[in-house]
Amino acid sequence: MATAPSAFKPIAEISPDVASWVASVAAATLPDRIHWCDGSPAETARLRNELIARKELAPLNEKTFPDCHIAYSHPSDVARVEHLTFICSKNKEDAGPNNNWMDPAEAHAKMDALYRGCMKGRTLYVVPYCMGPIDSPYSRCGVEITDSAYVVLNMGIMTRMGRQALERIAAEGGKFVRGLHSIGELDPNRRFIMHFPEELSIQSFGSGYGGNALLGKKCHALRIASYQARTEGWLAEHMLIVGLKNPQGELHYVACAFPSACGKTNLAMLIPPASMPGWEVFTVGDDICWLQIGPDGRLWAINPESGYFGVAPGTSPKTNKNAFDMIRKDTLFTNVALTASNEPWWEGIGAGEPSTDWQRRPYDPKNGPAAHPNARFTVSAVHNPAYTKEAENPKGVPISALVFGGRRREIAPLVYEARDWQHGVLVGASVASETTAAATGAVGVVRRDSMAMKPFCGYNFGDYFQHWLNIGAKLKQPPKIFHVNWFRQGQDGKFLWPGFGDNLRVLEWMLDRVAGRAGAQETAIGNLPRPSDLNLDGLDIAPAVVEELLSVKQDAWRKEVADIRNYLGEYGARTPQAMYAELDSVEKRLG
Ligand code: OXD
Ligand code: MN
Repeated sequence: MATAPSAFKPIAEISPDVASWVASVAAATLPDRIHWCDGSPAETARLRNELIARKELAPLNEKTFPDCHIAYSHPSDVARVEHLTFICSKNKEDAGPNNNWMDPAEAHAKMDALYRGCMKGRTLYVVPYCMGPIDSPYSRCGVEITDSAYVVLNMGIMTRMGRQALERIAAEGGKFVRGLHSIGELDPNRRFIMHFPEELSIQSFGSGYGGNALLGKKCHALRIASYQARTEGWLAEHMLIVGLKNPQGELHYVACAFPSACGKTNLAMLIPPASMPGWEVFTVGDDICWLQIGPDGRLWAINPESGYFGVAPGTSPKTNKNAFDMIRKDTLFTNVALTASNEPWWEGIGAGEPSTDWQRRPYDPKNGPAAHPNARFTVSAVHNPAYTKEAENPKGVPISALVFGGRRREIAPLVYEARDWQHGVLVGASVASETTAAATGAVGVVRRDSMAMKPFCGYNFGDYFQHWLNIGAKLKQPPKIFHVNWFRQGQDGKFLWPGFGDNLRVLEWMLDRVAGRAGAQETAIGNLPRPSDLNLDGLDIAPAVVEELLSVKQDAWRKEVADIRNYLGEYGARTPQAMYAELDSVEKRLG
């Protein structure tokens, strides 16, 4: 899509629609200054220096971590706040039981009161951004107004931010998602993340944490985009996108939906084990995927983001060497610990030791982990050794397989294949996972998390399942759908599957299924590989463990089916009958 070059126009004049919205927000919030972000390196340097002068940012060891910085958030503001996140559709039923709902008029009144005068003494930053390649017809634009320079720095990494995005907005006639953000006083009692899908707008107050404050990410690219995608006939999903080339040179892209902090970044950057020579892995995205039906009737995917906002703890040369290498330069760390030589440190890094913790205290194990369990890195995708230029392809990449998964100690086997698209939608809707530190609240509690979208779908899940069925009906060549569980544990609480690079063995089976080459056994829940169907060459794993990983326990699954039935019932008449029909047939096969 061509955008009109307005290189000589002052940036504030490129889009009159944006300018008039900025003026009305400024009249309410009363900032001292307004800064229009152009996305230039000079602007980044200036903002960094301002934050450093205010002691809100600090450079790390120049020699070993050049251009890297550390930021700390308020200790009460370290994760997404699902209980304070609302979908404000006109009709409560349209938000569904999967969301907190607030009447839009009530939400606007509440937010207007919070925003009144909230930027006095502060700078109002105007952050125009494009989600997706700047020239892709599948991309969508937004503008975030924020009073946080830290947010601007993050948005500059995570999105195509600045002048070009504003030019696209102007060329598109001023259609953009309006996101208004203020950190307020960081008071958890005055914190709300409101979404108005019907108005294509977002209002966030009182938090500086990424998932609550970088409005292009969860708020726009998932909650608002999922709603917009339904009205326009596409899908906005919580999925990584990865390209896999086998030793014969066949390249396939797969998109995988796992809940937060369940290894999407690791899988997207997987390094093949030494015993699988000749494989190559390319990362297109690690968190969000927009899927469109292409002219050929296949699903095509773009990653709307241009960077990674990844969980630092657990990242090491062993678990994710690509990520570890990627974050050694030009990276913004949040809430990690520091070593005595001013290098970042976190639990699971595998070397060094912490000197100060994420609250800037001298490290003392009595205070808990040195890095916050949800400590993050923000880094541009181009620094990933597995980066592919396909991430910039305006057409996206064609998807051969969709994979759902969760973190489950028991029940779900290592992998199974859905019989067809409709069964796959049931499999995705039934995803369950143990909660993690990515959101505030109890960790380790199993909850249903349909398509890993529980915190992110901007409308009623019943309608969402129907939308998935509708998309399937339009696809001439639908991808195969699979379910995986890397987290199955034995009686002793140890993981049964090695995970990480060895997950490629499971992906290899999937791609061979796509190509019609690999065997499987039919079971009540779907098609599973027999141990002999998996490439286990060079893997030290006992045959009994493989049997256990590939077992379907009838009794446990009967209970699971009953639980899924109850869950689907929560969406009442909005749950498509086709989902019950699929569940009935699983139940029948279980006997
Ligand atoms: C994330 C999340 O930050 O899912 O990606 O919480
Ligand atoms: Mn995520």
